[in-house]
Amino acid sequence: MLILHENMESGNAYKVRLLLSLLETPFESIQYDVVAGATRTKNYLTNINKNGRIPVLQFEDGRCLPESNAILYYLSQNTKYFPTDTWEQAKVIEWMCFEQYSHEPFVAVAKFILTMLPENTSRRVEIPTLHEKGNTALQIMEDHLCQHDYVVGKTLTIADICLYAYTHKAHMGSFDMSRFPAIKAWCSRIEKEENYTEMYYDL
Ligand SMILES: N[C@@H](CCC(=O)N[C@@H](CS)C(=O)NCC(=O)O)C(=O)O
Repeated sequence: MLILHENMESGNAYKVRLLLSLLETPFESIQYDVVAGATRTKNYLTNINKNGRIPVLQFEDGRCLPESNAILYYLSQNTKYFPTDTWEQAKVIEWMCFEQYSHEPFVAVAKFILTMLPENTSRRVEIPTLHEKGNTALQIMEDHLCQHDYVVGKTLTIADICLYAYTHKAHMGSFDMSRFPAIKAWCSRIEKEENYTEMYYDL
């Protein structure tokens, strides 16, 4: 069986869980306390991911694949969640790069600082900048989703799954999501998908 090395608080891990659920693919979850440094042990760095991060998908033969968007790409091949048209494939990759460079570093990190670190953390000084840059990314999504039901093409792809993960929990990073009605409607659309699963679940 597939093993997902992950953490329930991680949107990057949730992207993978959501796609596995949509595909009805069983997997075993191994949870890591990332704040306590559980992904920085010698064993983890040697055997799971030399970059010391979750998520990592481990195959039955022991191969390990880190990086959430690489995992989405791998799992979505020959499924309806990755387009067959080459232009649309490139657009999916474009949005997944956007997520990693212009969205996740701000939207995810604000949530991390406000929900995972102690209230008196000095990192709270980063919040105004994270909000400014995160809101720029969310506005780009909002403008696009005003014109389109899904990020690429006419159906759900891994571009949606990738962007949905941290966007639908952006309020936990104190982003004012009432500014983004098209994003809200898009989230509702995704949540109606058959085999959709919530980010948080009972361990
Ligand atoms: N680009 C990576 C980012 C992964 C990442 O930042 N993971 C965080 C949790 S969301 C982590 O493992 N942090 C622990 C650490 O850096 O020690 C991906 O998309 O998978």
